[in-house]
This record gives sequence, C-alpha cells and structure tokens, in this order.
Amino acid sequence: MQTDSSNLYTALRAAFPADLDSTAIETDNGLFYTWRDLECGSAMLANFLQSLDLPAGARVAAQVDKSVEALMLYLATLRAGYVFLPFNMAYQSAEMAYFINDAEPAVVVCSAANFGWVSKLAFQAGTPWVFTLGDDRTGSLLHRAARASDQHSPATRRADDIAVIIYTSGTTGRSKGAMLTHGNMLSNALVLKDYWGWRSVQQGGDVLIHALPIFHVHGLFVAIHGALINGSKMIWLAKFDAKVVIQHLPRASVFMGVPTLYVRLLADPGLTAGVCQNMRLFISGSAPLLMDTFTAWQARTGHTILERYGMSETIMLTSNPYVGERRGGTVGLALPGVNLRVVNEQGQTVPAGEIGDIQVKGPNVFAGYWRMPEKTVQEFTADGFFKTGDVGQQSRDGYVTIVGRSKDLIISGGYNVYPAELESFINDLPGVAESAVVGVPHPDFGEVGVAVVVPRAGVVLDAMQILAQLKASLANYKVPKQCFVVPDLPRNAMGKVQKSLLRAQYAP
Ligand code: MCA
Ligand code: AMP
Repeated sequence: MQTDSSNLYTALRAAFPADLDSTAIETDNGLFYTWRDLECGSAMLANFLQSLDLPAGARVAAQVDKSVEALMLYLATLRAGYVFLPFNMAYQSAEMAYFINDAEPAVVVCSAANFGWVSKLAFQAGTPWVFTLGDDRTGSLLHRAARASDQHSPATRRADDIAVIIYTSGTTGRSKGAMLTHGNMLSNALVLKDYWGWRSVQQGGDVLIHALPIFHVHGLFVAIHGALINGSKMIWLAKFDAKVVIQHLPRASVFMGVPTLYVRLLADPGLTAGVCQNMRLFISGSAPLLMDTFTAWQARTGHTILERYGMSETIMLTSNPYVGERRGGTVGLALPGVNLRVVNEQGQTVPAGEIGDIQVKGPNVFAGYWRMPEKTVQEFTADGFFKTGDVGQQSRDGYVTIVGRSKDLIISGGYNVYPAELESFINDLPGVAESAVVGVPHPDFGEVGVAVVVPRAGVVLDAMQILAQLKASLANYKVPKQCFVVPDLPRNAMGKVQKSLLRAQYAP
C-alpha cells in the first residue's frame, strides 16, 4: 500500500528516535517497550485488522483497560486507515448499547471480563468481530494478531479523513460522536510541540509521566501524541496514584493532569521541590484549576503550572505560554492557528474584558458530529466558528479566562457529567415527578453532582435507593454524590427550574 504523510501515524513514526531499540515506554509494573516494539506491534495489529477485510471507514471500538497494547491498537487503527472509538471502562451496558448502535463498529475490543455482555450488544448491532484485550498482554486480539507480519506501510489518508470519533454526552438528548480527522490531530500536535518547548533527543529529550486514562482527548491525544511526535519516552502508569507519580518525578521532565491530580499530589507530603528538580513542565487542563492549587504548587515545588484549555471537538485551543507569563486563573492565549473570539448574544465580538460566548475556528476544529448533520450545523456560526458552549473573557493582551458555561455540564475530576442524562434517568424511576441535578464545589473532584428529586403525590421516595439505582446502570463517576428528596423545585416566572438557587442551597 502507498504511504502518505497525511496519515497521522506516518508523522508520529517519522519522529521516532534513530535508535529504535531505545526505551519508548516504561510501565509501572516493570515492563520496557522500545520504539521498535511500538512500530512492530502496531504493524502486526494493523495487518491483522486489514486481514479482516473491513469496509472503508470501518470503526474499531475499544473498551479496554489502559495498557501499551491498547495504545498499539489505536496506532494500528490509524495505520490501517480505520476510525478509532475509545470508550471509558466505567460505561455499563445501556451506555455501551447506545454507542455501539450509533457507531456501528466493525470491530469491538473489550476486556475478557466484559466479553459476555459487550459481545452480545455488538453482535445484536451487526458487528461481525469482537475480540478481547487484557491489561496483561492477554486476550484473543493479540492471539489472533500473533502470526501477522510486523512490517506495514500506513494506508493512504487525506488530512480530512476521519481518524477518531470521541463521544461527548449531549446537554440535551443523545450523545454526539465528534469526528476528528488526521489533519486535526496532526496540526494540533505540531503546534503544541513548539508551544510547549518539547526537547528533541539531541537536546536531551523529555520524559513524560503518563498517568491519565487513554479514552479521552487529554490522555490519548495531548499526552500520547505529544510524547510520540517528540520521540520522548513515557513513564506509563496504569492508574493515577500520587505516591507512584512522586516516586517517578525525579526521572521525568513533563507531567500532565486534570486539577484533581494536582490537588491529590499536594496532599502528599512527599511532593517537594527536590523531587521536582529535573521537571521542566507541569500542565493542567480539562477543568478549571483553582488559584489555591496554582499558588500552593508554586510555593511547594517552585514550578508554575501551565494551564491550557480544549475540548473533544477541537483538541487544544488556548494555552499559557511556556516562555512568558503563566497567568493563574486564565487558560492563556489562543494557540497559533486558532482564531478565538468572545461574542455577545447578537454574535458580535465584545471588547476586551467583557464576558461573552467563546467561539473558535482553526485546523484543529472537528469535522462534525457522526450522523448528526443538523446538530453539526447548529453548533457552527454562519461564518464557520464553532460554538464552544464556554463563557469567558479575553484580556487586552489576549489571555482568556473561562467564567462559566452556557451548556448545562458538570466537570467532575476531569470527567464530564451531563445533568440532562441523569435527570432523564431519575425521572423514569417509579414514583418520581421530576428532578434536577446540579454541580456543587468539591475539594477533590472540583465539582460533583447533587440530585434533587420531587416525588409524585402520595409517594415516599428513598434518596439512597435512587442513588443505588443510578449506580446499577450508569458509569460510576456520573452518580451524584448526594440525593435530596424535596416537595418541589424552585422555578422562575417562565417556569424554568432555577438551578443557581439549588447550587447555592446544596453547596456544602
Ligand atoms: C472516580 N470517581 C469519581 C471520579 N473518578 N467521581 C466523580 N468524578 C470523578 N472524576 C469515584 C468513583 O465513582 C468511585 O466511587 C470512587 O471515586 C473511586 O473510583 P476510582 O476509579 O478508584 O477513582 P480514582 O482512581 O481515584 O479516580 C479519580 C481520577 C479519575 C484519577 C481523578 O477520575 C481520572 O483519571 N480523571 C481524569 C479524567 C480525564 O482524563 N479527563 C480528560 C477529559 P464509588 O466507589 O462510589 O463508585 S478530556 C477533556 O476534557 C479535554 C478535551 C481537555 O481539555 O483535556
Ligand atoms: P470535553 O467535552 O470532555 O471535551 O470537555 C470540554 C470542556 O472542558 C470545555 O468545553 C471546558 O468547559 C472544559 N475545560 C477544558 N479545559 C479547561 C480549563 N483549563 N479550564 C476550564 N474548563 C476547561
């Protein structure tokens, strides 16, 4: 097959160090993977996927634990020219049923423990192939790929070909699959390579501590593309654990985390300036970093966290500078190539310092929502700007501050929780008249959900039972941390539930 540099894998591969036998990834359970392992392992998986004779544009879905082999599956999907769909392991059957029916993947890869229910859903939806992959190099996927060749030329792909679909829950109704292209991801990775001053192997190289999940933009694209396109080694942690991160900090130079990770690291007395002395850069994003965390980190480690802002639909949009002022409480400046504006309700750009809706345009902005052309049109302005749903302001010197969201969304420990999804589930429970879910501040997760539920006349509801029912059906991080049964919800003159009053009432 012909090679084409628009395939993202080709660009990542071109950045691998000359010494392919040097370590690319060191895991927290003592495994070492070389660059050659990444190249050959992903080649074998790509050859295996291609041997299945999948149709053009076939989707390969993965709901697996974090492992280097799961990363190879992602790289293999890029190489083979198919479309990758990563899913959170926390999703339960109703959530996965929706995604599988909507995306119609040709291949589903799941854990052996979930094979029973995932394969049933997949086969019902018409998926011909279901394989398993464990986090300990077990499972039918590796078994089947073991005899494939370890030589593979990336499939020809254009910059505007879809590489990945990331599902983001909807503020109303159904989850939407954001389609990201090879070009979206490559342009963003190249911008961040320069903007964050990644060091080439000749400059001594960088070492990234990878402690995030790999089914979201942050862990999969920002962190992994960042390391690969700079030929930088990763210290790969299966799960975030503050003690394990601190233990590895002296050998690392870059760390990326959601604010909860910084809060948890600060809570550990082992975090000192000494263990950070070889560190070059701490990056935070996915949720607002509190000023307290920003200043406490500076005081404890001597490092200023660099905060940046992005979305599944756009990858990274803004960043505080690597060289220059990292202004706490802001998400920095629009990245090179990103056209960002703050507009009022009429769609006019507001003067510096005024609050409005953030809209963006650039090579990083996604190609649209999977099979939702009308929704896609709604989310763009007539002149091609994407409406982020974030509300903010931009200072005279370009720094962006996010002050809120026009979308009803709770960001809890870096995961998005959509009140509409929870409310619809709760409203369907027997005896429930209506409900509202709001986000309240939380010292560890930043924000968590609280459910406020009104029973039907004459019904006595048990708040704990409501939470148990949610837990039995939905991903655990979505479950509100508290539930209150009340006689009615506060409404304004238009009859709309006043969530701001509930937030104030139920904040701790
Ligand atoms: C776990 N729990 C949570 C969360 N995580 N509750 C609320 N919010 C959460 N984020 C609950 C579980 O339901 C469980 O409760 C209990 O905590 C323990 O679960 P466990 O999985 O052991 O928790 P953990 O290992 O301590 O996980 C916390 C975490 C994790 C490390 C902060 O949530 C995490 O990795 N967050 C990062 C998410 C991320 O990568 N986001 C990037 C999105 P119970 O026992 O009661 O069930 S990408 C993005 O937003 C963009 C575009 C961007 O800008 O980056
Ligand atoms: P997602 O749907 O997971 O892509 O989440 C994207 C949303 O996360 C954005 O629209 C913002 O609301 C939020 N977000 C990402 N980074 C930051 C940040 N640094 N500060 C505040 N909010 C952020």
